[in-house]
Amino acid sequence: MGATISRLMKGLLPKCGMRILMVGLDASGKTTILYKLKLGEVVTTVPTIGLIVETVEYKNISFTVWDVGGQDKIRPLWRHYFYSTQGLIFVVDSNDRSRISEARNELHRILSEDELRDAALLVFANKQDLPHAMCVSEVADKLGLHTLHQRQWCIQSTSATAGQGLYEGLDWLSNNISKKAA
Ligand SMILES: Nc1nc2c(ncn2[C@@H]2O[C@H](COP(=O)(O)OP(=O)(O)O)[C@@H](O)[C@H]2O)c(=O)[nH]1
Ligand SMILES: [Mg+2]
Repeated sequence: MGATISRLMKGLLPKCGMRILMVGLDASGKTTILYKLKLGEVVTTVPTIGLIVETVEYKNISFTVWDVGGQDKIRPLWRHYFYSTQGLIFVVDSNDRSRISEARNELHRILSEDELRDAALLVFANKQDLPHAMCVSEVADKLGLHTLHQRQWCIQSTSATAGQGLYEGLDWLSNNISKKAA
């Protein structure tokens, strides 16, 4: 069953394509980012109960988005989307101090996945427009980014609603992915 789903998922990938995964706790701003980027039509699918996946195909890149946190039962399903992932975007609500440690745990858990070991990590410290938002360096500390070894990472200040910082972050990601592929 698992193998069949994996094969199906691989078949859905664009030819020689690559995948960017964008995850984060719910309400961090992922859907807003996806629409703001205007890459193409956002397709929402529910491949199984409880896992809602949004995808956009842009050139030969597929952006795949879902909420992380809680729901241990659906966690094993995530793996079907890890194949061919070269970039991981982790979105954080910089204004949500009460869930920053949960965000940290989820981030480190996903980074421990074997299939993602070579993926470059871009963190969007989102909602920077809010007056009490944690600054980027505080978000970096609280997420434990400095403890990451052998991982290319970058943290970018963003305001998804204003469309600020998104393309700067993606520039970094595409530069680092292509450097690796070269
Ligand atoms: N102030 C502010 N609100 C934001 C920002 N990004 C997203 N939001 C709001 O946060 C809420 C959750 O956003 P959404 O994109 O649905 O989060 P998702 O659950 O991660 O997909 C919505 O009300 C958005 O309008 C931002 O940069 N600044
Ligand atoms: Mg969403």
